[in-house]
Amino acid sequence: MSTADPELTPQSYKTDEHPIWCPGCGDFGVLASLYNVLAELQIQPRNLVIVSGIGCSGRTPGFIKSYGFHSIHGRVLPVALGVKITNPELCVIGVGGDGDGFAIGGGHIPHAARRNPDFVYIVMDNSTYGLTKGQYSPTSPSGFQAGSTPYGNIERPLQPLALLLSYGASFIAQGYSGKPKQLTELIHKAIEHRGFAFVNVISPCITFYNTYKVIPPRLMEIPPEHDTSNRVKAFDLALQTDHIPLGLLYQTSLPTFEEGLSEVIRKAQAASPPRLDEIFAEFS
Ligand SMILES: Cc1ncc(C[n+]2csc(CCOP(=O)(O)OP(=O)(O)O)c2C)c(N)n1
Ligand code: SF4
Ligand SMILES: [Mg+2]
Repeated sequence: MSTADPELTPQSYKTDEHPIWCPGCGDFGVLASLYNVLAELQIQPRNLVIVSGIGCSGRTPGFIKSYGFHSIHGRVLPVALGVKITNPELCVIGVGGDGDGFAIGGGHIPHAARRNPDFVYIVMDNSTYGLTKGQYSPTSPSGFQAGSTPYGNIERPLQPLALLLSYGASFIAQGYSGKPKQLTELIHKAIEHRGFAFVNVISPCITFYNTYKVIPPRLMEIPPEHDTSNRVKAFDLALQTDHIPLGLLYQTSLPTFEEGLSEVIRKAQAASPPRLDEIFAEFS
């Protein structure tokens, strides 16, 4: 923040675009938490990039005063990585749905996790494809009945937290859109974390899969004595099926992708690359 920059409040980040989400959609809670965190950290809109995929959740960049990239389905992570390595000074936040992130975009998660770029990835997990009217998604429970699974979902849901832990992500947390205070704290920590920070948010779709009654009894606060540096203990929480753990599961410090990349660039610039005619001479 320069001395000329005005103090920002959560209101400052609102755009003229009004969210067209259904009244009661969990994504409102995620958006409110984002406004709060951005104001807490006084992140200037000119230094902020929100990257999204396609889905109801994918509309988020339109509602936050910042640079925004409403990309294509499943491609939040490569776009966010490209933005971050082009200008590592920017605060980059990727947002998308469970379908966007874990189905069509699922192949990008292991590579983002192991590369550890310094950005945040928030999945608004409603266990359905909201935008396309409620088909089953990779996090829908077995037996889930919808237009695309009229006789019940025959698949088992994947477990996002366990997935990210096994891929080696350096920050893994889970929040609930109905608990915006806690969610604000988690996203705040995620932005401050140096490296790839994954926040899964249980964010009900009131229209196509209304879980507002069934989710709250299953929520379980991660106890304060949980050692967030212990990956094995984090797996115990991540593999819970009856309960939904809320809070910070795991955090570790690892070199970031940008740090490695700038080292490679430094080495490449210092080396004298072979001339083209020398390379051709090898094959003649
Ligand atoms: C390549 C491609 N395939 C399929 C679609 C259709 N489509 C749009 S959004 C979506 C799923 C949205 O579900 P999710 O990512 O969970 O987001 P939500 O709407 O629930 O927030 C699908 C299949 C698309 N836009 N592009
Ligand atoms: S369809 Fe579902 S996810 Fe989409 S805006 Fe409505 S409640 Fe939210
Ligand atoms: Mg969804």
